[in-house]
Amino acid sequence: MSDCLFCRIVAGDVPSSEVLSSATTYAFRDVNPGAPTHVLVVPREHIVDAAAITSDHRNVLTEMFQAAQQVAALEHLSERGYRLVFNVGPESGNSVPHLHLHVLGGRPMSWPPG
Ligand code: DGP
Repeated sequence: MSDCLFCRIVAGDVPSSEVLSSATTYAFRDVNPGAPTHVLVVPREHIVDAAAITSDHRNVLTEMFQAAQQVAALEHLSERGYRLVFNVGPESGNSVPHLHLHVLGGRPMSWPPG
C-alpha cells in the first residue's frame, strides 16, 4: 500500500535502520526507542493489526516470532529477557496501521506497563 508508512519502509522508499530481513519479514530500529533495544518486526505484506489476524496468517506470524527470536539473539537479549508487544486500537497507543511486533529489551521493565 503506497500510503502505508511501514509498506514504504519495507519497499525501501523510506529509510530505516535494518536489523534483519527475510522474504516474509523485515526488522528495523524504532525511530523513538522506548528501551536500549527497540526493534519493530513487520510482515512484508500489508496486514492492518493483530485484530485482523486469521488462520490464513499462521505462516507469517510464525516467521514474525522467529524473526523476533533472531533479533533477541543478535541484540544479546535471549538470556536476560525481553518484551514482545502488539498494540491494537487507539487506547493501546497504536499509531501505524501495519502489523508490527515491538521487541524491547536491554533494561529491567515494570509490569503492568504504564
Ligand atoms: P505503535 O505505537 O504500536 O503503532 O508503534 C509504532 C512505532 O513506530 C512507534 O514506536 C514509533 C515507530 N515509528 C513511527 N514512524 C517511524 C518511522 O518513520 N521509522 C521508524 N523506524 N519507526 C517509526
